[in-house]
Formats: sequence, C-alpha cells, structure tokens
Amino acid sequence: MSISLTRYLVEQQRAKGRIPSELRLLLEVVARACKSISHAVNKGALGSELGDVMGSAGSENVQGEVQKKLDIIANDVLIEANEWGGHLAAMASEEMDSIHVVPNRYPQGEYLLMFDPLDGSSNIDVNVSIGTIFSVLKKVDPNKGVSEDDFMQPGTAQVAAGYCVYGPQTTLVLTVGDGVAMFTLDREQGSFVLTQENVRIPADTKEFAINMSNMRHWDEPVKRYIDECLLGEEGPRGKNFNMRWIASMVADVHRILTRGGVFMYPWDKREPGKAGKLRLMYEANPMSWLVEQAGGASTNGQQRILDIQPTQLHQRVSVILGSKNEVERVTSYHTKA
Ligand code: P6P
Repeated sequence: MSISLTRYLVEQQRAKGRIPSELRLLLEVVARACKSISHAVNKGALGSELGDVMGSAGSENVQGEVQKKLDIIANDVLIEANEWGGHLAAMASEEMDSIHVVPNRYPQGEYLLMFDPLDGSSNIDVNVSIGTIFSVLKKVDPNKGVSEDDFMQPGTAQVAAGYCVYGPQTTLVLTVGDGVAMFTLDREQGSFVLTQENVRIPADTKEFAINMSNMRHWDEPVKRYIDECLLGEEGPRGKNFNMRWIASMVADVHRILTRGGVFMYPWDKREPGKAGKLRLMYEANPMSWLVEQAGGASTNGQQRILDIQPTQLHQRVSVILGSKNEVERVTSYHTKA
C-alpha cells in the first residue's frame, strides 16, 4: 500500500515530533508548487496555462545570468504558493536580489524559505533534467520583524531541505534531519508517493562529476585528484573511474544519492575573487545536508560546508560532495597543499 507525502509527513510529525504542523504545511505547499513547475516543464515548447515557457525572458538575475521564462515562472509559482499560508516570514531566491517578506495582508510565521526555483535552467531548451532546490530555516527571534540578517545562519541550522528533479520521473527528495526520503510523482493521482527512505550513499565510488573543460583553471589539489582518477588501475587509485557531468546540480546530486559518486564544482582561477560558482544558501547548503543525512560528506575543500557562517544572501562556495571516503581524500589534498 503506497504512502503519500502527506501521510509520511503526518507520521513523522506524530511519531517523531520533527515536523510541527506549520512546517508540514510549508513542505506540502512547496511540494504542490513543484507539481505545478513540473507540469510547466513537461509542456516545454507546447506552453501551458503558465504561458510560453521556453527561451529567455530578456532579463538578468542578481547573478548576472540570463533568466529563462521558466526561471521566472517557477519563482512566481513558489512565491504565490507560500505567501498565504501563515507559516513563512520571508523567502529568498536565486532569482530575486533581496528577500521577499510575506505581505501584510497575510499572517507571518516563523519559517524562512530559500530556493533556487529552477536549477540547471540552461538545460531547459535541450530537454535535460532540471530541478527546484529548497532550504528551510527558522527566524532567529520570533518576536522581532524579519530581515535579511535572519537568513545569515549556517547550514547546520536548517530544519528541512530538499529538491524536486524534473526528469523522466518527477521525484521529490527531502530531509527533516531524520534521513533522506524520496517521493515519485504519480501523475494519475497527482500526488507524491514514497518510493525510497533511509537513502544511503556508498562511502566509496568509481564515478566523479566535474566540468573537465575547466581543468586548466583548477587549483593543484583538484588537478591531483582528477589526474589520479584518470590514471585508473595503473595509477595510485588502483581502479578505473567513470565520469558524469549533467551540468544540472539537481540531476548530478540525485545520481549520487542513488548510486554514489563525487560531485565537484571547485574554486578556479577564472574569477579568483569568487569562492566558487554555486550558491551557498540555496544550492550547497540544502544539497550538503541531504548528502550528510545519507551518510555522505560535503566540504569546500577546507571545511564542512554546513559549518560555513554566511555573510551574504547570494554568496558562492566551492563544492566537493558525495561518497564520504572520496570527499575526505579530496579535502585532505587541499589541507596538505
Ligand atoms: P557549468 C547550473 O547552471 C549550475 O548552477 C548547476 O546546476 C550545475 O552543476 C552548474 O551550474 C553547471 O555549470 O559551468 O558546467 O555549466
């Protein structure tokens, strides 16, 4: 007998007290928003009631990246879905320069929701998996008005995190601190059904994910690690490696949660002032918590990503995550260098 997302959350709430009703409402509303985004993504060039969804919106986001129409549609779906519920004080998104405070016409709650509404959107036009990444914090002081400062909490302060991957299946992956569960969208019923819980990442792997075209820009520890993988069984690792790079973090991380591997988007010399390409608050932190909850590890080469004290809403970070023994090896190469 299948277990719906709603039933899973109610049982987690009842049995383990990990999900107060406000957080359960938040997660159900986010899941419903992901269903709408999945529908629009699936329609592609056919367009949907959300309008023409392909191509660029002719604008740039705070990251200086060209926004796709679907980026903005997904962002609006998440904003509208979460404003009225009374569970949130504010939201932050890759697609918005500053935080979005819940308007006065709605009650405010104590939760803070951060998201990358459609990660990997350069893959939209070529029909490759993309996804929504989200992270949930609580306001520091429930009695004070919400501000951007409330979001400046390390990843260890997250109360929920997850993503929804829009691929051959639409799958919602979630943690509230009690392991990782996966829910597959049943389109006939229109509901997410529990398809895996207690997800575990193997500690070792033979598969690495990195954009090899950046090799000449990498720092020495990353070059050393990848060179050793490429030497295969004749080299110091004594085994052959495979490579995957989907250029959609959600799809690459989903593969790692499903069968192991190491994902790397390290700092490189192209923009030395930038810590990395990926964003800490709504990409690296939620993915790092999921990976750790599944027995993996996640560092920026020097320290555990979840321990990083944020200073800016859209700050970037170098990411090395996945199979624990591989992440520890890459990190040791950095700390020895
Ligand atoms: P590159 C997508 O734009 C993204 O933010 C991540 O989803 C992905 O891992 C990375 O950038 C891909 O970057 O430089 O390989 O195109």
